[in-house]
Amino acid sequence: MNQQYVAALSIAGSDPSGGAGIQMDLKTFAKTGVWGMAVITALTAQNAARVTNSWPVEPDAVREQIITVLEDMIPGAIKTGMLADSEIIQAVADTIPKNIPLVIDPVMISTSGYRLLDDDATDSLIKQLLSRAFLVTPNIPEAEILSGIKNISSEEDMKKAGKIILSLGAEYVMMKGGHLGGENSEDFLISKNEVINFSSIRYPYSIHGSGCAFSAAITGYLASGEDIITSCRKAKNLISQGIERAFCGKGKMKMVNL
Ligand code: PXL
Repeated sequence: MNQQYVAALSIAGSDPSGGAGIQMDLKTFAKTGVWGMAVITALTAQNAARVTNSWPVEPDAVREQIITVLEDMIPGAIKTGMLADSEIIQAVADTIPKNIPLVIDPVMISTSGYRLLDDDATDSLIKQLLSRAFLVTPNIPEAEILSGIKNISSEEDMKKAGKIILSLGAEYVMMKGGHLGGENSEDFLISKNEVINFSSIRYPYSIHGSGCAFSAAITGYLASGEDIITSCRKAKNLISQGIERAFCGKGKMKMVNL
């Protein structure tokens, strides 16, 4: 008998250290109980502490990966991570179906400061993908770029920036407050009608891959049919556990350990 499947698709870059990118997305999908699928947009050479180089995949290769995967299996939700440049964004926008919930992690710069999206590709990200997203998950530096609000330094600023990003077309914005100071890490799920607060203990170090894992977990739960609030709550719990167990290599940068 043919079993029914529930799948999620990540369209993102490779992180050979396994801490972020497509590798982390697949591990996270497995933890949420869905079948993970992955279209690769770029190779990177990196470890938890630094990115030394990256090579975008040919846009036509991205296009063909997506078309071929979707020809056979339909995911319940799709997430995008590192998209590298505007040609790849175009390839993704042209090939993903409009009726599948789309989660955009607007990856721009790695924690260690390496550019993962061309400077001039922000506009295409907004026009081609953000405008049709179900959910966008910016951290504070990304929210500053997307909203045009410089120096987001309070929860009020976060909510203001979130509302601006919402106006770019997404149904929900998950504003991640990990970069703000304070005892707790406060995230806000913002929609037209409400703002919901998700709070967790702040760990006094930045964690490689926490953003990737969070958006992948939300995507996995959405794919399973959970509603947005339940998906975010379960994802936050899963990632908090992974952060508690985080470990590091010689570079001393910790990685989420799901
Ligand atoms: O965490 C953002 C991110 C996403 N995707 C890839 C990355 C990183 C950060 O380093 O390397 C491939």
